[in-house]
Amino acid sequence: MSDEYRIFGGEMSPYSVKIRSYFRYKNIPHQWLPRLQYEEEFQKLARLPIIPLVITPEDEAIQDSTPIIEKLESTFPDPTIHPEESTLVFLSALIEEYGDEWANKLLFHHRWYMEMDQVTTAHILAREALPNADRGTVDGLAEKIRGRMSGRGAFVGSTSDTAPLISRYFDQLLEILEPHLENREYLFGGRPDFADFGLGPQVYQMALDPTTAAIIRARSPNVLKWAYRMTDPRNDGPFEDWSSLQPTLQPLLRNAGTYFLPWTTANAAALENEEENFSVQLNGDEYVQSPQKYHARSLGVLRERYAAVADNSALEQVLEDTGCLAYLH
Ligand SMILES: N[C@@H](CCC(=O)N[C@@H](CS)C(=O)NCC(=O)O)C(=O)O
Repeated sequence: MSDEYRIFGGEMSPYSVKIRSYFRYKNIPHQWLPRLQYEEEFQKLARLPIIPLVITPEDEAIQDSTPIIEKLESTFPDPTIHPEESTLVFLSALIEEYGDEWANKLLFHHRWYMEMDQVTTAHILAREALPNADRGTVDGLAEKIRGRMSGRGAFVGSTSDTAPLISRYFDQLLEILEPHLENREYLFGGRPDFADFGLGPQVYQMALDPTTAAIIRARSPNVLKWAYRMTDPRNDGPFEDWSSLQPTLQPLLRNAGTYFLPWTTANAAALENEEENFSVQLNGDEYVQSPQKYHARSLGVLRERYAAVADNSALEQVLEDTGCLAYLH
């Protein structure tokens, strides 16, 4: 038995890169196995057809990046990824969830919407699958991948109606993050937090794709540096407290309360009512899509986390002030 963990992942998979960053931060011995090159082994070990898949030295298979991190955090507690202040612990879980579920929509939409982005990503994936193949073979596989993925945008709500809205959400996210990251290395201070692992890798992927990379590079140098920093994060100082984070972090929470939380709540209601499509007003604009299954489950988990700390009046005030509270019961 090896004492190394194995990560089946992909360079273009934000959740895989998230897990690899976590392993690097904790200095946990691991092997990175591109799923596309280890398909047969992956199929034997995975319960779900998704990456990342982590195999422990005891040969236990774990999937889903948030539970993977939680499980490893109990085995490798130092340095912790959770700040001490209980208010911050919940806020960071909320931002982690915002990264996984909302920022991923911004990524997926831009990655597969315009031809230039589709062609680029499809070629990168094809080369990851066939690192030694000739140009023609890679082009052929890229065309197949592009055909398969380009039709899947609607699953995350990417349509010609929502395209301008999603691009605006992306611009707003950059405008919020840029000043927050001007004088700090990570979202909660001098070391990476749970929230950084959720949001950083999604933004890192956007920093790879032509359309979003051009925007990030032109407008948001602090965001760009942070996104790359998060591929191999370091413990460079303490976490801050809420009073020093508040001026520039509060807008991110307000953004979650304005867009992500009403959207995920409407999504969960649509699933419960077995609706084919749902419509939700997000800051005055109508947003329409068909419901996504996975989000309802993770919203339930977030609400359970909140219920466990709900007697914290300072936290309640922050959530009330940012429009988040109503969605967490
Ligand atoms: N909630 C899961 C999401 C994982 C996920 O969606 N992975 C994508 C790649 S980023 C995937 O494997 N999709 C299926 C595929 O590529 O065949 C997590 O956090 O790990």
